[in-house]
Formats: sequence, structure tokens, C-alpha cells
Amino acid sequence: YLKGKKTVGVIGCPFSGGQPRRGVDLGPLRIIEYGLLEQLIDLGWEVEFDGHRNLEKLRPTYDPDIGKLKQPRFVSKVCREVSKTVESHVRKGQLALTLGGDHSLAMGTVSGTFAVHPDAALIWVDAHADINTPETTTSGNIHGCPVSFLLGIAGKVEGFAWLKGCLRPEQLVYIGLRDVDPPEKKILKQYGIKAFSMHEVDKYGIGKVMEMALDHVCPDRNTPIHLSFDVDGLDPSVAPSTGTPVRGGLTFREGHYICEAICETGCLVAVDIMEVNPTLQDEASIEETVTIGCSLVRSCLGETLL
Ligand code: NNH
Ligand code: MN
Ligand code: MN
Ligand code: MN
Repeated sequence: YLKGKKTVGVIGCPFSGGQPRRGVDLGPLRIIEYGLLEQLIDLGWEVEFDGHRNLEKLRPTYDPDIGKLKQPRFVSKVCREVSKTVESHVRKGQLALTLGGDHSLAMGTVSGTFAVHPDAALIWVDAHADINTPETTTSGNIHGCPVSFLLGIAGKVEGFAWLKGCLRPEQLVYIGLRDVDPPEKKILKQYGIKAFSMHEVDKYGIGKVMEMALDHVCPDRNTPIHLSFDVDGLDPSVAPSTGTPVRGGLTFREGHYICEAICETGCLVAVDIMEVNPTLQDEASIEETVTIGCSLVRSCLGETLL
């Protein structure tokens, strides 16, 4: 699906409006400062850097809650812009790499990819399912809801009319889940959504899990893949600087293996690296988290061990 010389379009999204903790908006800047773009050039990629988007300009002056949802208009406007940007890169045959920012941004990134490839697969790596609806969310934080909007099961919410359900349940697979709210479990069952929680990762090993996950969403290894990677899917011992760490997560190698296995299919068209918060924990933890954000991207883009 990537046309011509392999080019990656990099979209920096300094955004924290989908959850309450400041600092996650500084993630993209830190990842770029760490040298990601140079690393990708060294891997043989042409890099088109969109810069750090000025998303603050989209903040409405008045944005009261809608039901339980917090900052709904801000999140919607930002995701709408991100969607167009991702779509334009994917349409040009570039691999779209979005650096978050909080995971509500995935409403933008995934809808952008699916505008070009409606039959694409979505692989969601996360400790959380992010499939709460405006009805089921208890936090009101929209980063816990993007998948319900993408599936079109969120109901009508003012400002979100642009976001048509673009994802069918069978196009989605989860890896790494371990903190799923009871109503989310119900939704996963109701729609028959394939999910490999940490229990399955322990039981089968990550190699078998990736084979099963790809067999589900990309059976002929010929379906475009969007990978949305929330770094809290990793264990907090390897990615501590994130807003909602949950113990018992993916190891360093399991996280990279996921990226390598997806890269190997040759089907990857878009990647999100989300929820790196370089203001949480001590400087060593921040460096570790930023470093792993970069190395996950490199694994997605073809860095091999040998
Ligand atoms: N399920 C919770 C909620 O909806 C937590 C979501 N938090 C995340 N998701 N970090 O990735 O608020
Ligand atoms: Mn561009
Ligand atoms: Mn998430
Ligand atoms: Mn998460």
C-alpha cells in the first residue's frame, strides 16, 4: 500500500484534552527531540515531518460537559483536523505516523486511515479497551471512548457528526488488555470483538498471539493495517511515564515483537504512539519511556535485530 520510495509522514499532536493530566501534550516534542526523525532516515525512510500541529488554536472558548463527556467540542475539533491530516498522508501512499498526545486522538487517526482504506484492520495495543460510550463512561474522559465512536455505537453527540462509524467489529483486535471496565466487557462480548488480554499473552506467548491476531484481521496478510499503540499497554517497569499505568503489562520484547510482526506483513499503513507523558515520574523514567516510544516506531518501520 505504500507507494514508491518508502516515505513516512510524521504528525506531532500535542494534545491532552481527552484526559485530565497535563503533560501528555509534551510527548511528541520529546520524542522528536530524542532524534526519532534521524533514526528513521537511518533506517532508509524518507521523512515528511508535518511539525507539531498547533491544536491549541482549536480550543473553544466555551466547552461545557455534554452529559459526562469532558471537553467534547475541543476533542472533536482536534480529531477532525488530525483525521484530515492522516488521510492526506495515507492517500499519498505514505505511512502515517502520529505522535500523541492522549488516545482520544485515535478518533482522528483511525478515521483518517479508514477514509482511504475502508477495509483496513485496526490493531489496538493498550491496557484499556477505550470502548466506553458516552453512557457507560464513569470518568467522562474521552480517551476512554474513541473505539465506541469509531464503531458508531456512541450515539449522537453534539459536534461529532463528522465522525461516521467507520469501523466494523471484525476489523478490530486488541492486545494487552488488563483494565477493562464492566460495561466495556459487555460491549466486547455483545459485538464479538476479538481481544487478547494479558491472560492470553501469558497462556499462548506473544508469537502465537500475533499469529492469531493477524489471522483474525488480516487473514491473507493483505489487508492494510493501522496500529494504535497506547504505551500503557507496556508494563510500567518499561514505560513508566504515562497517565494511567497498570501493572502486569507487556514486556519490552513483547511490545517490540508486536511491532516487528506487523511490520513483517508489509501491510502497515499507519501507526499511533500515544500517551507518552514526559512530565510524570523522574527523569530516568521519562527517558526510558521516550526511548521505548522511538524504538517501537523503529520496529514498526523495519528495524531488525539481525
Ligand atoms: N476505562 C477508563 C476510562 O474510560 C480508563 C481509560 N484510560 C486509558 N485508556 N488510559 O487507554 O476512563
Ligand atoms: Mn503533510
Ligand atoms: Mn488508550
Ligand atoms: Mn490505556
